[in-house]
Amino acid sequence: MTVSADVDFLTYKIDRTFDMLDGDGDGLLTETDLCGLADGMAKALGEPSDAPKIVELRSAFSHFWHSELGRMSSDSSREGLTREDFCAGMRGRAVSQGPEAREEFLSNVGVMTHCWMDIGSQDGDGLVTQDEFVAMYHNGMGVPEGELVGTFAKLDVDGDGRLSRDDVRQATAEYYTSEDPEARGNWLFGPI
Ligand SMILES: [Ca+2]
Ligand SMILES: [Ca+2]
Repeated sequence: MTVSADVDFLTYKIDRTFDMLDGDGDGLLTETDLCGLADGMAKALGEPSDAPKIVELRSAFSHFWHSELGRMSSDSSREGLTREDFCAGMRGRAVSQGPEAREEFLSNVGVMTHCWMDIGSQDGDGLVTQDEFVAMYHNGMGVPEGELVGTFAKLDVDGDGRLSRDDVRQATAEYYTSEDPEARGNWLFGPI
């Protein structure tokens, strides 16, 4: 999908994350796809798949499935979400259902983000350097390496060379809820 007149910008951003999350690429997003991302990240970073940080990330993905995604299916007889279910459900939680739903949604996203940052921060200080960021997004998620340096600069709002939890929390909120094409958080998964 490209940004076009008949798709709003937020839906476009949500749509592109479907492909990152649907690990087996069969067009249905399941809990298995989601939790499989933790194993992919373990492999990318050379960690055993039962390392404590990986186990925590897997359980954060599972939490997000049960608290959010698992409820978004339009057909309970089918296992998993279609792309349309995912876009409508995520958009609903981020915008249409009001501020309370949005806060709850962002808090559930935050559980994942928190574990994600812990994985990225190899020395365990909770801050992610540019090298750590590139390793996560290139090796772990397949984002082209050349795109990630500019991406990092966008997300590092205070320019101190590290992504803090606040930097990432703000970027995540913007990515999943903002219609503003200029928001820095739009760069959360690389150039948009
Ligand atoms: Ca799938
Ligand atoms: Ca920073």
